Amino acid sequence: MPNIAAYLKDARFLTSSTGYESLPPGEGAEVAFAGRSNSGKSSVLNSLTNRKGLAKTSSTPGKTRHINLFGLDEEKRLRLADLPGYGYAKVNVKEQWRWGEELTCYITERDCLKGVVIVMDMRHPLTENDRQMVVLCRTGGRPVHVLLNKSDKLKSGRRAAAIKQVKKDLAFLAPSATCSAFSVLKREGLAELRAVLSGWLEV
Ligand SMILES: Nc1nc2c(ncn2[C@@H]2O[C@H](COP(=O)(O)OP(=O)(O)OP(=O)(O)O)[C@@H](O)[C@H]2O)c(=O)[nH]1
Ligand SMILES: [Mg+2]
Repeated sequence: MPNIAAYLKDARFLTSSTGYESLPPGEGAEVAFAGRSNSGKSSVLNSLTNRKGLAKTSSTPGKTRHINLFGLDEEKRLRLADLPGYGYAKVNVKEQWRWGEELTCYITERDCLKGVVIVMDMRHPLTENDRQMVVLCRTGGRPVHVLLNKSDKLKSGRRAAAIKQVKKDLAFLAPSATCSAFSVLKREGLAELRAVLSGWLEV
């Protein structure tokens, strides 16, 4: 059986859905990437799969407006989901509200969802919306891995302090949640993230 790295290398775009109801049937196993707009979800997906343009990225927040699914195997039984970012002030309130509801449905009802990687900018971790997402996953029984991205933006002392603080906060919010540092730019933290996915997807 191929290992997780081989599966990730074969990732391909499957579908783009405007909401929870229009997603293809949830067979097999899915891992989702959630997080604030501009935290780097789509970039992390590209970095994991080593495919630059697989998920669309942008320096303008609010790029991912749909649930985008990527298949890792021929039968499309193993999938990654790039979720729309939350917390972007320029998205109108109605749209923010709608996506809040869609994300809640997705997290609580998608039966094949094996875990959620919550991507955060290491300089601004655990915003109010991030905390809500952590708690939503906890109440929905979804394992959480917090990925502290953009670690290249911090010097090592501040980086260590940020990780320590996030771990301390997570101990209260969701004691089973794990956390690691990541940098798309420096390709740091890939092995740890792959190991998390490998555990959740059982490959
Ligand atoms: N320095 C640095 N920049 C990064 C890193 N990861 C992502 N970025 C940049 O952050 C910006 C946002 O990245 P995206 O991947 O589009 O973010 P997103 O979370 O998918 O955003 P939405 O689709 O709007 O929710 C882009 O300009 C990326 O190049 C990183 O590890 N280090
Ligand atoms: Mg995106």
